[in-house]
Amino acid sequence: MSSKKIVLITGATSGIGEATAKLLANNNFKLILCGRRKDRLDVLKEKLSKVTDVTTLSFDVRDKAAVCKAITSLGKDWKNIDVLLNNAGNAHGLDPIQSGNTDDWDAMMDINVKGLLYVSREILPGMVERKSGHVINIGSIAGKEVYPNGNVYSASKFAVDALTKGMRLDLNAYGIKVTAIHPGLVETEFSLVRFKGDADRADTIYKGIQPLEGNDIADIILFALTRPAHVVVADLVVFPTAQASATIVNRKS
Ligand code: NDP
Ligand code: 8X3
Repeated sequence: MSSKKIVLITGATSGIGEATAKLLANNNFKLILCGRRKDRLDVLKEKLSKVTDVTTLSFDVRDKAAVCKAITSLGKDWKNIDVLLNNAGNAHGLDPIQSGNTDDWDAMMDINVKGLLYVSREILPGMVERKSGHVINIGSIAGKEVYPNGNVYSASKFAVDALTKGMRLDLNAYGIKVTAIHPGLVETEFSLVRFKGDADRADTIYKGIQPLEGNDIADIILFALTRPAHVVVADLVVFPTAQASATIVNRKS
């Protein structure tokens, strides 16, 4: 029987999730890669299957029935998920609260909060039954501090922070580890999504600094996953060195 742990990664098709998939593949983990873009999942699976066992599930985390169907469809070799990385999420828009786009609000609350809940609800009972597991939730500095026009994105990430704390309390009796990682500025597709494909505007977010990369967060996830059984990384904020808070960033012009 394989001794590799099984990790389910949501949002594996780009950015932090994709970088983590690549790193964990090379560090003795089996991977269940999730995302909506099936073409990207297929490419990643083909590549990473050369080094580990990989399966993919394509679903939208907003769709409760699809989440349930996808996770229930896993064969017996994949059912006992050891690690859940709740990473799928995005910001949509950057507008003052009085003029925010309500579709953007729905997307952020439905994906970042309810999607995380739907996926967790499918996977946690198995961890509880087996009395083992590790949940890693990707929060954000926006879940610790609010910044101008970050209103609803921040609310969604404050919710992730609260849910992480709730999970830690409720799962404590079962020996399940719960970790939150809260990054500052990471250059991924995040800003491109936030600004609806406006690449010039997305570039301004990372201008004049060396931002974090997906790999930097993947390293921290691997660190959290490889601590001894009695150690849990509970709550971790990580910035690029040029960043001091959600709003203080030392840019070289
Ligand atoms: P990316 O845009 O590069 O990746 C987002 C991932 O989420 C993609 O794989 C995407 O896959 C998936 N996703 C988005 N919406 C859905 C959906 N409805 N259903 C299923 N999957 C979905 O951004 P990041 O890698 O930066 O973001 C990953 C996490 O990190 C997010 O939770 C984000 O909030 C958080 N974060 C990012 C920071 C940054 O500066 N980049 C800083 C702090 C936190 P697909 O489109 O294929 O479905
Ligand atoms: C992403 C970081 O500062 O753009 O969560 O909100 S920030």
